[in-house]
Amino acid sequence: MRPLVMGVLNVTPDSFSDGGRFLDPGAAAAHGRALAAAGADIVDVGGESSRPGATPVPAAEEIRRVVPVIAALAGEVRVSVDTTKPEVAEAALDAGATLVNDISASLWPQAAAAGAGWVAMHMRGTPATMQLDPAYDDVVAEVAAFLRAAADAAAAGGVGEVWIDPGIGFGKTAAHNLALLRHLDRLVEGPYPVLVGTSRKGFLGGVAPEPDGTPATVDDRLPASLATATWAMLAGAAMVRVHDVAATVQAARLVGDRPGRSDGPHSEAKRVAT
Ligand code: HH2
Repeated sequence: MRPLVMGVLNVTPDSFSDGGRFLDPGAAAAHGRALAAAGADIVDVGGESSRPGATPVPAAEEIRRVVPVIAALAGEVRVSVDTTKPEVAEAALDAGATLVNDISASLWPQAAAAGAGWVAMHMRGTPATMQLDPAYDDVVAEVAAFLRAAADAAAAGGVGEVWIDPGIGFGKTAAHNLALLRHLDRLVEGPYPVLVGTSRKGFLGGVAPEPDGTPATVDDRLPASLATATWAMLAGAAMVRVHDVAATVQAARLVGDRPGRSDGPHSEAKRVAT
């Protein structure tokens, strides 16, 4: 089986990439359907931006944004809710979401109560403060230990489907992000499937600048987004979270299963050829 692709659907005015485009529930549902048609395995619906310095949104407003969209999509595609608030997670699960994508790594009790899956993501601090001066002795070891403890607690608490995510860009410098990508095997070797989200993120602008040396703008980060998603999938990530679903699904098909498995990268090519 190829790695899974989670499509991003932000029902917010201020997300760093798609902010303001899908605030209308009809437009948001239409975009969710387009992501599914492009091959997204899961559509990740969020009602609060987590970009550095983002303004927090009251729970009632977040629920107002995400619930109608989740209800519209849930019968057609698997839906996750991207939230840090228990009451939003509960409302989303009631509306048909089956996975809680949790950048605060705290909402496993809500997932357990609903029989849903849970993503534990690593973040240092909060979106308001996380990029002020992130520092680690050993970022890979610290993130791995944090995620292992969070995932073990959720599994022991009754969550049957637990994912871990290093939280690229959440309280991390570009060097931290690259170290986590380079050493993804340290997360993959554990018992929990790994999700990685690099799509269009700021560090890519500096790492892969425009030909004139200026940082690539958010609209010009598809090549670096695809490269890092492909890197993560080849390193064993079981899912990537992206804005550009069709292109990433192509890459996921090319990667196929993890290298070395008998139904690995060549199996898709064989199917296409026959
Ligand atoms: N990144 C973002 C949001 N949610 N969830 C997981 N599990 N992993 C991530 O890397 C991740 C995430 C940030 O991206 P985006 O949703 O596009 O922007 P914003 O937070 O501004 O809405």
